[in-house]
Amino acid sequence: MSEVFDLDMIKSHYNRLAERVEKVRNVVGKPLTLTEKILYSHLWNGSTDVAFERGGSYVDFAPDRVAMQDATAQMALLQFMQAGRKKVAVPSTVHCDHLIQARVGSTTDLTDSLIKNNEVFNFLSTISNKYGIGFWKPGAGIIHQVVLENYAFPGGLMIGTDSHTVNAGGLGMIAIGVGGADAMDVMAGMAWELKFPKLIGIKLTGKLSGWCSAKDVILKVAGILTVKGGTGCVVEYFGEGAQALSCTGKGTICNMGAEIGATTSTFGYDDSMERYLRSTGRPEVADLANDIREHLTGDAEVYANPEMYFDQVLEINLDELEPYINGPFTPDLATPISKMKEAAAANDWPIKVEAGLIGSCTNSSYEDISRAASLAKQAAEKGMVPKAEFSITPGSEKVRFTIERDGFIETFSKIGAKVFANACGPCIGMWARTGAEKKERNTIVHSFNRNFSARQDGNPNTMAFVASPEITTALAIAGDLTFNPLTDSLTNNKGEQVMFDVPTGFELPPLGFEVKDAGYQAPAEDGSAVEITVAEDSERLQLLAPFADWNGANIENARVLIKAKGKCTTDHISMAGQWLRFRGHLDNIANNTLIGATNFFNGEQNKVKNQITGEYAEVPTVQRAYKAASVPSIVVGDHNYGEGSSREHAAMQPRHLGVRAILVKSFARIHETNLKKQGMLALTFANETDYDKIQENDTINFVDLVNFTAGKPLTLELVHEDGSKENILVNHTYNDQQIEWFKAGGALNLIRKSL
Ligand code: MIC
Ligand code: SF4
Repeated sequence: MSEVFDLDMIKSHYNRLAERVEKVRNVVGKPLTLTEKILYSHLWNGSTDVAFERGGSYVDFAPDRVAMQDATAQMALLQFMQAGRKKVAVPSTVHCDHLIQARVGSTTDLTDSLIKNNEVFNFLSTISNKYGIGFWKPGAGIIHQVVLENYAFPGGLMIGTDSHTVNAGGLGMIAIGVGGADAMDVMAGMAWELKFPKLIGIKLTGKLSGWCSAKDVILKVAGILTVKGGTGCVVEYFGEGAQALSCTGKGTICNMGAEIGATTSTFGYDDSMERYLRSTGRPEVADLANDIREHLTGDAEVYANPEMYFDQVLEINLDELEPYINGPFTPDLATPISKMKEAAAANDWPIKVEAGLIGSCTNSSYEDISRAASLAKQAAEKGMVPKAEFSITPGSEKVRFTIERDGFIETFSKIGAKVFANACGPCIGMWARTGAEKKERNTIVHSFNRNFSARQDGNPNTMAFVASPEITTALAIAGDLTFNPLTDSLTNNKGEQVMFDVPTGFELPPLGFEVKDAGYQAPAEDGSAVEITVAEDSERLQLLAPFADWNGANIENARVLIKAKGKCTTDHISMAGQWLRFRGHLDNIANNTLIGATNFFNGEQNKVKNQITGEYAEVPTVQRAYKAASVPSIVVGDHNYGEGSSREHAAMQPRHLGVRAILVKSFARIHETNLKKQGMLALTFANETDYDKIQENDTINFVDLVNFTAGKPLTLELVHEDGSKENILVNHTYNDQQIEWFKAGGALNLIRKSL
């Protein structure tokens, strides 16, 4: 790419940054973290006279750009179409990456997916063309890798309709995952609202060496903070250890920060970022950033005395770090590699590794691939072939082209590895894994970020472990989860005992990046004549009909659709894999609503009681029956409900099917906002143990919804089967504006009205 995207926008932001930061420092009255510099320099109103309360104030921001991927862009753009604009208000892009299935290998898989998804890709390409959105074609790469290579810039603020948008923190941005409705607001020229985050500072000392990589930093952090430890917080990394990491390594750490629930993670501008900007063809941005370096990182006083400026501080010494393997079923179950033998035995995890998969948006940089390739090369030289199936998903065409030129693909092929298309593939369950339908208990290891039940291959009995690309490669070659390449040897094809040498690689390609066709399509200058058509009988796309507004009355006689037990991620609420094909068709995708959630009352999935007939049936069927009979319903859930993805389908589907409220112990951030945006009631038990009071045959009445007010809890009356009644208090975080969304039946209805 000879031309740098949106250079003028970056320039004008940098030009006013020094002044803005100075002003904020006065308002806040103390030295600033990087996070504060970025957030305060992107206020919708330009500036503020008061400091915001971390974890308290709702603040309006003006993001610099928006990114969307194919599986979420459909819904985001179906909503945007109704906002009445000719063009997007800020630079925006669409990336086709989630809908490509990994089966035999990149070329065939890509061709197959172009045929299968033709209607959707066409829709996305046309709508992008019409509204001035940059379009990255199927095969161009995974959204976050493409953003890092082309659009991310130090000090910028972006949002994206994917939870791993946070990846761009590796290049010093505040990049946040949101639902499509939030993206629509920004593309339509409106402010974007976020509760001002709390700040976690993580000081990295020492330097990575040997088998350790950036991935191990975040695997360790996930173990410490758990899947909800980062909720409502931005994580800011600093210290000599941070500066010694590559830019893409920083990206990996920020990427997987989504798995601790963090709003985002970021690093201050440094030499590694400068090198990355230059290497990816953006020397202009590097020069501009160098001129205002001190404003693109936290103040020195902050990093010298972090306890005074962050809400929580952790310190990790990279010299003492060990490779980690996290899982199964949750990304925060962290086991250092030296303890894996014990852990596997204690938990009875199948030791044989059936598949090793490297790549994804998390770990597919040139550095990652080169280090993994150094092990593949050793394997070939030392007479070993992987005992497990082994595959690579490059993150972008730029990386793929360059690693092919530099011989790494050949190295992998020599040990029988499969190269899949530059897309999400197995990471999002788009993996036609042979035999998965047998639902056998088995172990796989991958360098992705998520390992929720059934995520990769649809088999709930697959135990997926997350590790660095280096460790994943070594374990795939060994075919053994308990193999520790730091200490153990393997038997080669001559019967000799051999050990791996430590992996080696390159931070950036010594010969520079290269690509023939990066897969970008620029939008029309004036797209007003471009027409968008959606076939009436399409099973993949459906224009959106407005949701009904609130009738102003208390919701009464509501039934419990399901009381979900334990983990209920967005994958449980709206499964991906084969269901991805319906992401643009609300009514069709609604047929997967909550089918992965476990019913508290019978311990089963997708089997709930229909209170009208008394019979048990699938969740969507029962909910459709309630809708037809105008019976309001409520979903009850546990902690961190809606953890994982940004997909707003998990909020829109229940809404479409007539569910009125989601009542849980706690929410994941993006999901809570998505529910509010779509006009749902997102409520939490004031008293967590009230979860236990909800019984299967209860009828629930809202007592004071008519007085729905910001900051005031609501009361619900539970009427049990035996006629006994009790009231419980439920909390909510709606502000005045968000209450208006609820009243209007969703935020989009308000926009429609204002047109
Ligand atoms: C994911 O990793 O779960 C996804 C698929 O990228 C999602 C987005 C989606 O559901 O489309 C995410 O993380 O937001
Ligand atoms: Fe794609 Fe997986 Fe990254 Fe999500 S986490 S964007 S599915 S590669």
